[in-house]
Amino acid sequence: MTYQKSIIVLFLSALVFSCGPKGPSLDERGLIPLPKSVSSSNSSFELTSAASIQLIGDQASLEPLAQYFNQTIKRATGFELKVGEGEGQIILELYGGALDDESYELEITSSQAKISADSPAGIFYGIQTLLQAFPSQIFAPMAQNVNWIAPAGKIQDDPEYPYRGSMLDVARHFIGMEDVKHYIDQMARLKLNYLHLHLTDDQGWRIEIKSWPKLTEIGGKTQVGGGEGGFFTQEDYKELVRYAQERFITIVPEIDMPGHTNAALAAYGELNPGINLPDGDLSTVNHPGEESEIDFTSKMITREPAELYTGIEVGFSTFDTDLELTYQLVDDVVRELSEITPGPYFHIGGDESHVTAKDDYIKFVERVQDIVQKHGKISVGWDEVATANLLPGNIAQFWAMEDNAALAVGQGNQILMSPAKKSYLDMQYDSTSRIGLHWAAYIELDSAYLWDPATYSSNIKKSDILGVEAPLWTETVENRADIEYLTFPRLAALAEVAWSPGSSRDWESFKGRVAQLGESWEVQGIQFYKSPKVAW
Ligand code: TNX
Repeated sequence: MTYQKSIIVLFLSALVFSCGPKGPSLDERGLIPLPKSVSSSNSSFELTSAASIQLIGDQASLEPLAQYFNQTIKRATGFELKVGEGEGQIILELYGGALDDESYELEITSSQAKISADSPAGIFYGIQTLLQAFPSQIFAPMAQNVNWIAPAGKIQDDPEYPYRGSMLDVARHFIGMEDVKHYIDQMARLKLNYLHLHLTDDQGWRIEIKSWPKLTEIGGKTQVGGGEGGFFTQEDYKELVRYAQERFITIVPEIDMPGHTNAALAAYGELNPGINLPDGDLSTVNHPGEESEIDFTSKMITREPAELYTGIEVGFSTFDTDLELTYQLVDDVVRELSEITPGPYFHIGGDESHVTAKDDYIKFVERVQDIVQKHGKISVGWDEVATANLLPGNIAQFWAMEDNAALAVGQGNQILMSPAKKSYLDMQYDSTSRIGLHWAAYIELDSAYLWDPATYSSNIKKSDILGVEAPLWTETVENRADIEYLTFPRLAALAEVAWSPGSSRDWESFKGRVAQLGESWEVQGIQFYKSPKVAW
């Protein structure tokens, strides 16, 4: 071959190669959380504006799912796919089995992509997987010049744990409606299904209670650092509930008590016991190993409003557990909030009540559990609540003390796994992270990924575990960029820990897949932490 001829051959073969089947196969796509089974076949499906969405099964349940798909792809693709019972290229088939069955099947061939499931939630998760199979630009907020090709293959999937959650602390710094909705959108992409809202703490009361208006009027008006704070009206809260529900996410409201209640004590001085140290030892206040700098003498005054607090120490406040008015407040709050919470759970906090005497604490938790039950909800509490007698079916959220988790298991109660050393999104990645705390650990992405809820503590067996939750405490988080920096990519790791079986999880594989998810965060303008462990 002459020199010129070989140049031409090279050029032509490059051309052919670039036009042939391209891109990764289905099992090489950045699917997170990793599905139970993925088999690839050697073709691909191209979505065009001529495609339509075919609904098989209960139309009323399927219609909103088709709209969700259309809404999600509209801005990047410019498509608005027709929806109906006629033949289509995207097929959603609902069998109508058990509602709590979250499994689904996704089959992509050269001519169609079909999702089938027993429940609408299953179809929703199938949609999330299908979206991830397309090029990452599908999530872009503006038109993209891309061929929307998804590799062919078959996926069968269902989650390891029924509760896959994240928590937003809207109390330390208030987080507004748009940012919470944005968070919900991102949770949905990762097939997370519970959003726990930490609505009250020492620094702020963030949910309107109509029978106790000063809780927000006074208790909501500042935040850590002294900024202006804020709160959700009940209408706002209902809107969040609805928005989350449309994405198959259940909201769990938390009213933290009897500790972490300074904002309430500032609003209603008649509730304030002053300080009530169990053994007079101030060094027990604050996170393990951290000294308190609070001047407790100013907090000894009873039945006077507490001062609003804008620092970040913990464990110095308590409700008066001997005062009937305390239980009146709790009853009103639980009643009002339960009425606008369709989900089954009500979180009663219960953590770090360092200045509540142990007996008082137990008496309080047991009474509050009864109140929650009376209003038709199941109590969840931080692991300390297991030092009390838990009602059957109540949940203990393990964050720090394995002994407490063991107490809950011993009583036959289930555990929600949020070990601070692995799942706390507010921990710094390393000592150079621009925000975050590190009292529990530094948590790099690999550390957030490399643990198994079922083997984390010898006291907690797999069958004791309801699920996994990743809390974002916001002492150092002021805005959306801060939320995104601490949450992503770690929330993706925790979503996989919650959804995919331990036996299938693999850090090397996750590293490759999360880099692709990074592209989708990039096109959405999400300012995630570029962990040096990943080739972004
Ligand atoms: C501990 S975790 C707390 C929170 C803090 C958090 C900061 C838990 C139940 N209590 O009050 O915000 O540490 O990491």
